[in-house]
Amino acid sequence: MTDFRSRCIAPEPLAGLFCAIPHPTGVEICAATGPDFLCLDGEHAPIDRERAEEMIRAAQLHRVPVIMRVPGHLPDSIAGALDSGADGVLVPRVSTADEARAAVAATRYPPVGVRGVGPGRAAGFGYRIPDYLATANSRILLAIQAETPGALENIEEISTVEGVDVIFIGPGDLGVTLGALGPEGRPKLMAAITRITKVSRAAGKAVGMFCASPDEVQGWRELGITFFLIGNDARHLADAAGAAVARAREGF
Ligand code: 3PY
Ligand code: MG
Repeated sequence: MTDFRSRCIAPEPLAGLFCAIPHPTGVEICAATGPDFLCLDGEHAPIDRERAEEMIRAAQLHRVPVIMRVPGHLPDSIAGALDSGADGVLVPRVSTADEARAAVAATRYPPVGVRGVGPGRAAGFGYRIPDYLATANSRILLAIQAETPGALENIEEISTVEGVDVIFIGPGDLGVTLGALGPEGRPKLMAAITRITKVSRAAGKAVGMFCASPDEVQGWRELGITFFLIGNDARHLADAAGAAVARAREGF
């Protein structure tokens, strides 16, 4: 097991960032700031297979663990990210235990799963296939997202699926799909997040949360959440750039 997967499962509190700017320079800049991990956003950003490999390499230059949010739970979504050398995957919109089991199967080599063996970057382009095979199943992190009414309803079953390491809550999709938006929707959203967290922790899973702002982290820590993704690179760039221009104009 890598330090990273062990730290996630332990669970240790970890602060990561999404990388949505589809270029290795953005990843390298984020990696150099010392996050616990990075997550390339292959669900919402235009990151193709070749670019993902370059971005993974940029994170690894700074020895920062890097996972990729893939488009879905099937092997064709997951295989490329892992073959490119990602340390794990984050699988969005998992609503049933069957979908969670499919994500496990796509992430692990036989006999646990159905991941295909090949000469990708992760396996030294074919030069280190046996070495990679020997450790991949125990080193690769699988985080799945709970962010739909189905996930909320099925969380007891989903959280007992073996091979799922982290249950990551997407408050944006959860709020939209539950119709729990704005201040009026807050109690319903909080009840859903509390239920997902308590059931998952009781089943021994680590729980993660997307936070638009780092100020949200402490409250979620008190609920038992440990695996955090704090905004994304594009948003942090926009915040810092906007604040710098506004500050400059104070001197006009
Ligand atoms: C959501 O809030 O829906 C997310 O997926 C956050 O990453
Ligand atoms: Mg989402």
